[in-house]
Amino acid sequence: MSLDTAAITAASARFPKPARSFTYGTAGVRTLGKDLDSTCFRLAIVAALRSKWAKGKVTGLMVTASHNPEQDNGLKAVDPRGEMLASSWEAHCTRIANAASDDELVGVVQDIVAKESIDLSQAAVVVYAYDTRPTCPALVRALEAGLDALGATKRNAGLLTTPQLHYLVRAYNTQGTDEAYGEPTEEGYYEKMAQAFKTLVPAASPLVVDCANGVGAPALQKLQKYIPAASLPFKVLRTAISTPGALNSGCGADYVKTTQSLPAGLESEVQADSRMCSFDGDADRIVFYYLRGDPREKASFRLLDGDKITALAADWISELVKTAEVDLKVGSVQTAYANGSSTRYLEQRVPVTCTPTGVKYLHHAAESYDIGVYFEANGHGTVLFSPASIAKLKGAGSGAPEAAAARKQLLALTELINQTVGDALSDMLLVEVVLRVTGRSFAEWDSTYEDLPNRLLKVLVPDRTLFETTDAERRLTRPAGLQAQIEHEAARYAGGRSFVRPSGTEDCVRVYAECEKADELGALAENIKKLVEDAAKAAAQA
Ligand code: G16
Repeated sequence: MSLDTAAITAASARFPKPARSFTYGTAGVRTLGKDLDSTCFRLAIVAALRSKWAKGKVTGLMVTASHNPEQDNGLKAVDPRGEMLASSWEAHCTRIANAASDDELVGVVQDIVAKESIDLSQAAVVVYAYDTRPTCPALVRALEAGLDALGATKRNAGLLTTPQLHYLVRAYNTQGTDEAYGEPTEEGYYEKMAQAFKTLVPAASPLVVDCANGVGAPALQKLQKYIPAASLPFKVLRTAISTPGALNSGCGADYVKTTQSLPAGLESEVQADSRMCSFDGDADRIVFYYLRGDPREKASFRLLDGDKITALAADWISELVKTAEVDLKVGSVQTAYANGSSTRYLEQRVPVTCTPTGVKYLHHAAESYDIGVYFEANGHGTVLFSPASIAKLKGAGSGAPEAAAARKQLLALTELINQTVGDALSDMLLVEVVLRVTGRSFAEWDSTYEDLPNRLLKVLVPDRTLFETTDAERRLTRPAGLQAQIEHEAARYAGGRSFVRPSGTEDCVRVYAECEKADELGALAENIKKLVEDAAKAAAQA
């Protein structure tokens, strides 16, 4: 069977490529939604080819720009195991998105077919979903045209969170096998998690959830139908999914993490002792927080971010493994953004790996452990149980009653946790389980270790591609000389550490700084920012 090149060319003519370039970066393609029709059309072709390559297994495409502002949009591709697209295929996405003409596009498609030895007679099935952004309907139409051009079977899963789409892909592909992941429906997703949650916990006080005015809002409202309010009472806030401009604006996990404060206006909607958390726009990240002392003081805000989630989960899972009398290695994965205190805390307990930013890197590193706990400081992450560890837990002999109970809890955790990708809903339930089973409050969890004061700044530069990094993004190799200046500046502060990296999802360079004394942090961060601005100007002029 050969490619229907005429169908591809004719359909492609309806989605002309704007005069600009695209990159499949940290989390897929991401830019202004109005520029993405051609990219959606073309990445749908790649998703169909990937499905053919995988002998007809279902692949996925999510239309979202996650934590970015509402006018942005993007695409995240999902592999047959429900995980992020294999990095070896990212270059195909970038190439196809940048093909200058319809004919060049056909050439790229033919090239991918040849390079990946794709049998075109295989069927292709692609499931796709989208978030609440106003540009989604048009982008979904372009995506569908791309699937039609390859004759792929289309499964429109509708309005979903990103992790729900990842779940669906794995569930479709494992249906009827020994590895069946769950019913391949949205209801199946809620039922699986709710069942595991009920197995694991006693009741507790309400949790206030900021849904970032995004797709997590309807998902959480649906989840409530599966978990009785008596066992998990929620107060669901920031649910305005059809209010223009509301998405991620003054709320959401990214806002809370970067401003280290409550979502705008939340102080009047919560109590001094409220337990709170925030999702991001596509509900694949979560951070928790509470108020300590006078709620009117900014200093009363206490953040429990991805690092604290790692510590909580790694500690409890390590304890369970010990009690369960099974030989399993628990490890953790972080990025350079991990607070220095969290890394020190974890290193005394479990092996710690550091990878570049991007959950795709952390996910793969976590697979090298029997049980890998990974979270970026921004709250994006999950826990992976290797197939061998699940088999060990299932096959272990009877032993002491506590050992059997711990094994049962670990197995229920494998059902509760979305193992395809970080998932705000599933991570929220995981944290609830650990706190309730161990009888801890947010304040007790918070006291695990004290974060070093830290700041994250966005710096707008003429050309972020002039910034290149090495050593898991902890050091710059370009612009020349800047790294030495950063190190020299950081060394002036007790416990000072700073790094600079180009963002893979926004047009900016990010500056991270931490040091022991809160009153010195502002100077450290601002001085590094100034060094970056000066170096960027000089590099752009060179
Ligand atoms: C995406 C990635 C995350 C990454 C974040 C920020 O998150 O999936 O792994 O931490 O972007 O990346 P950068 O600093 O390169 O812009 P999301 O939630 O936006 O998909």
